Amino acid sequence: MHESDSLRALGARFPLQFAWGVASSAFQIEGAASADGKGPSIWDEFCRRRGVIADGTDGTIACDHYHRLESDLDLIAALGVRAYRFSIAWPRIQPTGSTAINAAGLDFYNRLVDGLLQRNIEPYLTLYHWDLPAALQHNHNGWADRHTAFRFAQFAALIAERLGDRVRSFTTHNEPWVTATLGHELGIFAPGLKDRRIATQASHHCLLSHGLAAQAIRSARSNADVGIVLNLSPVYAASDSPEDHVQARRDDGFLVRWYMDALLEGTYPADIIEFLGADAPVMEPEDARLIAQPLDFLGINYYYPITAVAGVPFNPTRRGVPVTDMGWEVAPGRLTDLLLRLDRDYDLPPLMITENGAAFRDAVVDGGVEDEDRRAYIESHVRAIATAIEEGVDVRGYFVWSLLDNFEWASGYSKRFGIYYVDYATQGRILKRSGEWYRKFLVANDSHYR
Ligand code: IFM
Repeated sequence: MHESDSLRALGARFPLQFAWGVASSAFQIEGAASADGKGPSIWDEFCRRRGVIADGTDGTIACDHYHRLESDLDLIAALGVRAYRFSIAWPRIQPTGSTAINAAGLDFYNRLVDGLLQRNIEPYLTLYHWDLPAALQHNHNGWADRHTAFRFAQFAALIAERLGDRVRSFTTHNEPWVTATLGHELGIFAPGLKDRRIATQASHHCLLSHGLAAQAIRSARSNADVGIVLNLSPVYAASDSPEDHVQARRDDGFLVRWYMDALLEGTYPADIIEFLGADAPVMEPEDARLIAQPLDFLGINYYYPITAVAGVPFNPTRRGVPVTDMGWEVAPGRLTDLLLRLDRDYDLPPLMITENGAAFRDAVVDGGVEDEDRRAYIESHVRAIATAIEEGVDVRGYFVWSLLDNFEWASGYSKRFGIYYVDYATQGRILKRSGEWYRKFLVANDSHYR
């Protein structure tokens, strides 16, 4: 079979209106950390702490996307994608998290949205991808305080009012588990706290803020599609030992059921509440109902399965399997399993795979990047989604993480996820082989989708 025939055969396994896209987030690519009135975020401040970022870098310049908007939009368009997922830097719009608006920040996102629409690319907007205005952390304890949930809803209303005439898809939070657990319990992400009690409270307030924001967005724009994005991994016990099984149940409880049950069933899993004991979050009686707002879509970010080993929470690898440069197991079939399990256990809204991709070590040779490992990763996961769709799961979109190599949080610039390579010294971009494969796949299927 010719390559284009096999690409067409793969594309034909997806529904006609499927949203093929590529994703990024503000802090990871924009740079311009204090340009045009932007306030500091908790990540700007966290990066200044000694030893927290592997290569000692920060997001001050990143991919300089803020200053290269037009040419980066051209790069997105050159892929032939129908959709682009990006996030808004809250402190660019509200520098201190108060109601005062920074017009220049809003203007940037106006230009971003308009630029996408001019190129026939649908904007998929995320309101919170971890860069909380630092002032909300200092003055109000950030997500540990209920107050922040209400501030977030105001911010969501503002963005819906200002951009909702052109943006239909609104994601409230990206990966609230990361905000809560990595940021407040393990302390390896901003704001760098290490307290389980605060982490569970932060998690609850993120979920509450999601519900409040969903209401606020819908009152501002009745035709908005509102959803949330979760990082979900299927969990398997490493062995038959009862201890590994207990760990597996707990990992699944914290990562999957905590969020899925709260959002879709209005309750937290009883076993996890019992395990938390005094560390369980404090809630108001109406919170559960507020959190479980109807969802127009649920975004899933999938990278790896968890192999539960007693005493090693959220273990992303095991011996003898292929892993990415993050040390995460490559297991596309597990994505199919995850989707089937969610479909079986919950009354789901339409799903979107809002992130999927891999870090591998890249080398520029003769001006190109032959990242066959990343290409194969993406293709195998696209196939895994097709299988889930054929089994009856309603998946409506797929977004490669990521458009560009970028600031990979605590790993700094040492890990590359992009389908465009970024030369940070020159800010040059090179389409990698993986990106070229994605482009060819989309071109081959263009007539099928339009
Ligand atoms: O880079 C991150 C992204 O910000 C959120 N999801 C996982 C990606 C890879 O770690």
